[in-house]
Amino acid sequence: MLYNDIKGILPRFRFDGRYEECQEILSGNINTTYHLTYRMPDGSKREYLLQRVNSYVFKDPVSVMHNIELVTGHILHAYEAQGIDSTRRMLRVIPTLEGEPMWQAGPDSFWRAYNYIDHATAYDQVTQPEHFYEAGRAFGEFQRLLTDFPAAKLSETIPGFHNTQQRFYAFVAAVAADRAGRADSVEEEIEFFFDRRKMMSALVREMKSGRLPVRVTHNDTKINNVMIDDDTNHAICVIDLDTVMPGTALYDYGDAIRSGASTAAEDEKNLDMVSMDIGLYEQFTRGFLSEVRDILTPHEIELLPLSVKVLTCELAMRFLTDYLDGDVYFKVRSPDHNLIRARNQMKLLTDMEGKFDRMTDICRNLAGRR
Ligand code: GN1
Ligand code: MG
Repeated sequence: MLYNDIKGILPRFRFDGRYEECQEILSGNINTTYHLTYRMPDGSKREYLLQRVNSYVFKDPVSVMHNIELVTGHILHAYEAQGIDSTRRMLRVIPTLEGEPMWQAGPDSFWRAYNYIDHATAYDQVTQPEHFYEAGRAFGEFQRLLTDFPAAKLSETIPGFHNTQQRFYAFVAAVAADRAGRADSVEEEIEFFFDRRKMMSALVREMKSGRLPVRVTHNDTKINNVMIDDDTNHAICVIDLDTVMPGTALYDYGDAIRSGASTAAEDEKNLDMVSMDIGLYEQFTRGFLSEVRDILTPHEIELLPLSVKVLTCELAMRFLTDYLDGDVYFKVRSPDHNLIRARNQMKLLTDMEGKFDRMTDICRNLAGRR
């Protein structure tokens, strides 16, 4: 029973009203998330999100919450300064009775709560192209609002999260260790990443050489991490701030295209259905550049199409690494779930490679346009 999992946790938070019901939200691959409904004495509803933070993935949940409080505070302040009603525009942390941003129920049991943004949807796949334009605008705005936030104040919640050089070494180590005895069955898949080693580490090289500015970035810009208002179809809020930390704008752009411009779900088995929709690529890029055109350097803009390939390759390799490790990182719903995801992302990358020149043309065109 769901309620039994959380009944000891609920009284620890400053929720208003009486508990009424709870539903698990199944779309995340890392944390466990519940949608809570409470009822006020006057009959009105209060809705919240309750999450158990995955402490295998986030080794220091206290720093995660510290980052989130800093970043949400900064963005709320920016909206208020512009006279924008911020009520549904940002996550707000609901404190514990002690006024803390998180409740620790046991050695590996960390819980936090947020306001729930109602009348808005986090889509797992793009259903209307305008939504993806909106997502581009929202992630671009997120970036823009954080340009004056000092990146050094943030902890690196997952060290080397998008460091594809390190990720490649971790992948090679997983092949060598072969903990789940699966390496022999995925020889071709393994080869795929050796063939792309140089391409995938391009952004890391650019970062190391100082040619790319360090910015505060979201780092997990999946399409379902932006809420779209059900009435206006505008993007209103960027969510899932666990990986907000210093990075490059290219991580956010590349990962968003990887996730939202695909013609299929991330775990679609039928690879014939998986490709990159160039129209969606254009939509997102238009939205994103409308917010950050004047902030990004010409070099960052030039590298946008490459970032799409890098981020797709990175995730494909992370899925295969986890498959080789025996599924310890991502939640899986079948023993081959990570392999299915890896093959899906490899197919997506192969398709992107064929469309690279068109992506470059579209991007240059949009960047030059006012
Ligand atoms: C994880 O849990 P979710 O869906 O927000 C992962 C992302 C991946 C994504 C792939 C902290 O995000 O990096 O891109 O799965 N988050 C972490 O679906 O590893
Ligand atoms: Mg996430």
